[in-house]
Amino acid sequence: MNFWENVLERIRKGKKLHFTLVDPVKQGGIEVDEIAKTAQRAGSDAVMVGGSTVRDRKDVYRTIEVIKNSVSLPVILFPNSAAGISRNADYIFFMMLMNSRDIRFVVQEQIKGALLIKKWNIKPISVAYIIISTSRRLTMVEKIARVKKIRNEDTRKVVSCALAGQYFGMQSIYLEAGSGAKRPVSSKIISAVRKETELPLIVGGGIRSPETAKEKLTAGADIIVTGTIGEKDPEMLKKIIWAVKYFKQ
Ligand code: 1GP
Repeated sequence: MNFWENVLERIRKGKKLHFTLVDPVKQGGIEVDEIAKTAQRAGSDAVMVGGSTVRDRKDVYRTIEVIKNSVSLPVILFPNSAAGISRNADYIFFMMLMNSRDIRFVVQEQIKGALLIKKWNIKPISVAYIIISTSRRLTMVEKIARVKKIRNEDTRKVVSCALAGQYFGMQSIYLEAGSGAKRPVSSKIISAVRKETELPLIVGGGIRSPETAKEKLTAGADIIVTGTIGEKDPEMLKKIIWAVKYFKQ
């Protein structure tokens, strides 16, 4: 059973998972190897590598190299474009940005990267990626990806995007508030998507406490992603991971 099959099996059994996001471009804060070690020790299930401002795959390569030298967790690419694809990753979230106005993020960058993914034998996991604008201040991903705004109250729009992703045959749905978002995706949206779709549900952006993580899991998230908190506060990262690992409905 490979990593993703194992993820699916655990979700089927009602287990919840945590993925740790590392941005290869962000400077400052805790070093990547320390974040990865803390994540692995606490029980996080994978490291995702990517960020909205990645331009050079060498940065991604180096970051993954550091991670691979520090921990044994699987590495999943979380690319902003074909430039985010690096040969030393295990998996790639092969994402369609469901609410972008820019065809690059809907399908063109994916076409650009497809042959590399094949050549480097990186295993794709397709994702219906939905960016939700949770506060007035735009997140980096909203600025760059030219999103068609969906607000944190627009439950129907999100469910519609998620269902479209399911009908396209995607393997998962990702509800994203954007890295460093002031507020995470609303629990109302999460429960609505949970109710109307069957795919594994990934939720990330603005999750900075175990309480928030638990609230999102109770609403129906299967996988919690955190990025920023790991760069700033390893103790809090640990607590969030434990909250996910020992979560009981
Ligand atoms: C992953 O972009 C998020 O979905 C990460 O967000 O950096 O706010 O944890 P944070």
